[in-house]
Amino acid sequence: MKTPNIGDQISPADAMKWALILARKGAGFVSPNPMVGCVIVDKDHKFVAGGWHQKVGGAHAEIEALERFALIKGKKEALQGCHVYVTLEPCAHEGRTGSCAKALAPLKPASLTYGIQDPNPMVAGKGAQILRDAGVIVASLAEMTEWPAMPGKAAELSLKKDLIDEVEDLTEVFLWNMRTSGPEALPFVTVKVASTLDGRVALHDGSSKWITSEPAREKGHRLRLEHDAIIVGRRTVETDNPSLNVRLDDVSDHTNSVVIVDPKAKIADRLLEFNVAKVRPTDRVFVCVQKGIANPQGVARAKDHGFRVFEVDGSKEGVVDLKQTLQRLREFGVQGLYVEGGAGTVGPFFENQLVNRLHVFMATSVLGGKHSIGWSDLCGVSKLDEMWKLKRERVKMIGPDLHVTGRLDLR
Ligand code: AOF
Ligand code: ZN
Repeated sequence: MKTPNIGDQISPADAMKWALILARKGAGFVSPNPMVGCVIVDKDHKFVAGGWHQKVGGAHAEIEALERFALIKGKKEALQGCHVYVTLEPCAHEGRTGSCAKALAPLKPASLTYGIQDPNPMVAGKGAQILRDAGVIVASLAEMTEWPAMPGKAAELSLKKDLIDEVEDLTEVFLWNMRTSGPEALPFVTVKVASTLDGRVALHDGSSKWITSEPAREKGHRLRLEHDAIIVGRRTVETDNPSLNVRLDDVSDHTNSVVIVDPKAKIADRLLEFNVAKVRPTDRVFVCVQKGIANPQGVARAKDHGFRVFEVDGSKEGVVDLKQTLQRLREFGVQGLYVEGGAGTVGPFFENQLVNRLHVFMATSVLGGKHSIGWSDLCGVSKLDEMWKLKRERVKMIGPDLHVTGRLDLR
């Protein structure tokens, strides 16, 4: 969709689509809050202003949009009779910031359309009710049959469904975390692989740079941004020495966490030598070791340096219990976990049914050969009807490569 200019008449669906695009600008800075976008159009449905939640603890999307609206129209009271589109139900509560529903209600917009209900128990329908009580026509995409801003204009089911899917995809990490809680709860897990058309990620000798193109790798960095942490094995840190940070021209001052799985704590005493520890504070590096076999001096040294070392049981010697690892990470506040890599990294996540979303970037080339390595070499099903099937799948070209993604929710 092209950027709307002030004064452009846009359709209700385009207003919601623009809100979705704005929302993603908050990626990397809003967790544990959701990404949210908001668009305000005037009574003739001409675009006036948009906003998004930019930073956890900062203004919500609606307030950002309202402030921009007030700058353009001279005062926020000009909102009377206008129409508001927001990806998530406006909040009802006073949290780190004030209530969006309470800020909007006295300004009497004619209508407010929201993508999905906020499952946060402090909101969950209460935000919509505050606005309704003030006389605003309020509807979620799911419940409406006509667009509130354009009575009589049917909200076609197919269009609505697409928009709802897009809002749910945008908000999926937050929704997952709101709907799961307690000691068993796990982070939302996204797996990303880059392969050839025949699913290969490396030649038999391990060479793999580069299978996919620059645009696909850039998209990979955007995906890193949407997760709190990236998990890797000790071997990857030792052999590739990756930084695992986000490198994008339009993003600065971003820090993500890294989880290094090092059952025996083999590199724990020299972690400071690696790039993962050079590009972020040590308290943003988690080190997962196995009870009973981790080298105690390494563990003590890493802790002294401020690394966040934690112990889990092993499923066998040298192989940590992945589910327990994820449970601990969730306790530490990791809500979205990003897994990228080859067969050794992603296999255990599939084997343990821990994958929520899969992204496959596929070069339109073939490696072939009995001995080249496939990303799923270390995991698999034994019956056809157990095949892992993507839901809500999307397929796009990204530069010269194919990008296939969808939900898996194996657990
Ligand atoms: C909105 N618009 O842009 C966002 C919302 O701690 P606070 O005050 O930032 O509140 C966080 C909660 O508010 C979060 O859990 C979710 O329920 C809602 N997020 N709501 O109306 C926004 N980010
Ligand atoms: Zn709010």
